[in-house]
Amino acid sequence: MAKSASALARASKTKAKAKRIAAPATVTGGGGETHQTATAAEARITTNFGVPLSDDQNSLRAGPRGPSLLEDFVLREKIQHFDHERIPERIVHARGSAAHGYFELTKSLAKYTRAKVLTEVGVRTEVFTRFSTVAGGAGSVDTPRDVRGFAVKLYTREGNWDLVGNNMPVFFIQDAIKFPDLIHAVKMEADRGYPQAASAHDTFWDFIGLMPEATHMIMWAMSDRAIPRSLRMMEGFGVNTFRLVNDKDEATFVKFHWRPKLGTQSTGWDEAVKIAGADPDFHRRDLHEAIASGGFPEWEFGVQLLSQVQADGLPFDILDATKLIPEELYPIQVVGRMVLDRNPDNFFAETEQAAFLPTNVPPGIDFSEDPLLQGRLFSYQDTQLSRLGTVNFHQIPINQAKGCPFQNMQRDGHMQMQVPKGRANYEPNSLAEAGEIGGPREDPEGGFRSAPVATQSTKVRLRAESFADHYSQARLFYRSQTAIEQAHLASALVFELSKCSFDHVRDRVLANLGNVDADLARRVAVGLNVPLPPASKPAVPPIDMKPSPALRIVGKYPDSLMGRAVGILVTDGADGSVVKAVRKACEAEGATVKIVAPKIGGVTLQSGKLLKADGQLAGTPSVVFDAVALVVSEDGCTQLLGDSAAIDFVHNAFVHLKAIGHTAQAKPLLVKAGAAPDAGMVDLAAGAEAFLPPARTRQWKREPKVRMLA
Ligand code: HDE
Repeated sequence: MAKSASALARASKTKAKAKRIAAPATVTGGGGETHQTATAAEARITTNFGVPLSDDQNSLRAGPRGPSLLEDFVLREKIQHFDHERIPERIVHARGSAAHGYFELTKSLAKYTRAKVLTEVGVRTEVFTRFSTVAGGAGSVDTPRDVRGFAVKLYTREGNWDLVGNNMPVFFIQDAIKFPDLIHAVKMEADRGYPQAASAHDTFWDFIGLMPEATHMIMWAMSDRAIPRSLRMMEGFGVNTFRLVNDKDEATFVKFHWRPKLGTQSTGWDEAVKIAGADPDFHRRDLHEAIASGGFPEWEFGVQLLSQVQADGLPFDILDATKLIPEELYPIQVVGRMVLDRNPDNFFAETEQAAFLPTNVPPGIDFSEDPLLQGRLFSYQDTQLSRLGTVNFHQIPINQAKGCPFQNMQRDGHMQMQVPKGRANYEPNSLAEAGEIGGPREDPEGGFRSAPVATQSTKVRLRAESFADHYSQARLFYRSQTAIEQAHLASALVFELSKCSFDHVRDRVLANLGNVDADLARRVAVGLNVPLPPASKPAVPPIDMKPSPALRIVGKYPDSLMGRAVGILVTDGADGSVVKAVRKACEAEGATVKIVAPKIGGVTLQSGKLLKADGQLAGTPSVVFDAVALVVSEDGCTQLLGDSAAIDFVHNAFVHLKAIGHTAQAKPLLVKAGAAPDAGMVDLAAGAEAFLPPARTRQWKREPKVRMLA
């Protein structure tokens, strides 16, 4: 017998009692296993077909020590479902985090489009937004140097609109036919299966060197934008040019933009690498915790609008996804906002099963002829078949049109969830005339109509001459950066190319960089300590464009601690009033404050009170904070001097250019960690308020003292 008679008696007694008590009744079975039996208020556990289970701890056996029986449908169903729990991860953008929220239009674009989502001011449209890295697998870390996906599904009243963008406004390639090559080159190398989630390897840079059109995007990918501080602090771009189409079928080119209320903020490279170890889920946790605590991230939604004549006047092709339209030329008009205010209930059902399709556009939004976009229009629908396994993926709750009904004559297929009624599964039909269900009909007025765009008629496999300038905008980007950002960009190139083993691969990239900016190429060559080859011959000579300050990040952090994280390192005997003052001042500005202590149980303050810790020192390094405060006692500090985790805490905060507030007793620790006095080192005797200004930003002036940059 599986259970002793007394255990059975006990269990059945408990079951009877369970009807009367609210808490789940727990009983130990004969083999020592725990049974939790349902109370009247609790649901009974069942098979997938509703048969209630009496025992979810033991499989059916021929005797307590005998073999399991094939008959055990409970075991087989459970194990079989488990065996198939994983679905193929996305071929790109596999690692992602998402949230629900809403979009609200603040200014009508009725002059340009008939899409209700862009004309009905004040109406809230439900959204589901997924952020992602591109190269790494689903289980890879959150902070590699990489482009970030920024995919927004708007459940509009005229069907879903999926704005599937990135956190950079341009792309590596001009034609979709090169996408498989790009992705093969950047992902783990084919023979060895590494590196994971990293572009710093031969095959990527080999491809890049041979594809000069990628140079502009390389500037972005090597900039600090590729190591964002938080998903809440990233810009989003539609990248490809789309069209808005109005009631009169007039089309206007449009570029879509998302701008974070918290500003665009980044980590440093050394910091990003260390965060990967300290918290591989850094971005996912940050997004989840912010939303869970009511700090809802928000973005402005903006558009750049251009007529055909204006597009024709640009010195580059509006259909070329390796080009941006400088804001200084065509300003971004802010017409809406997006707020993310609800975490998914289930990661798999929602975040993993979400299928974004650039083809999902409501009437009034249309595509351009951008050859990258045109390829995307096929790819996303297609990839869902191998990922979600059925043409009916649109019926999965997260993918369903929620803003309006959806119906047509498509039928059947794997995992059909709908039960369409009637005989009419074709149209036209006249069954309604016989009193039967006729089914849905076309709507020539309100239905989706493609913009009446004239096309050329000769079939060719040719790249337009207007796509030939690969360097002018790379130059524009580099020259628009601050000196700090230029140094980071050059250093990132040095880092990545230092990981390449082929000299000819490095040389080709260096030769291409010569067309971007001679000084950049020189800096990188010096950083590698290799001779600088002559610049490669560009297809067309680059032109100098007016620098665009909009492309910078440094100098534009918001003047507030909103959304940032502050860590207070405490020891036994610390002055609780200082801890309280720092916490209060930081929280008043919208920061999240966490107490870090040598032990998770906390510390006994000078007052004798216990202060609980949010993180244990060894597991909560300063890389997970934007600024730190050291509130320690003399004895506590002496103890920390013998703990490398404490020294790393201070040292890393210092070299990652963070503000460090400290009590006088912390000075020996500062000295041992090499944290020299500067404007970002604040003695908290001056009051907690003094800590705030440096904590709002990074100590850029410190950087040349702590890091050799290219
Ligand atoms: Fe994607 N891309 N992509 N991409 N992409 C996918 O679709 C593809 C491109 C982007 O959170 C895949 O459902 C091609 C540009 C995001 O689920 C796939 C080309 C931009 C996401 C695909 C591009 C993006 C994807 C893989 C070149 C910025 C994640 C899984 C023509 C505008 C969406 C999937 C999510 C995902 C194809 C280029 C953004 C294979 C062929 C440019 C944010 O269909």
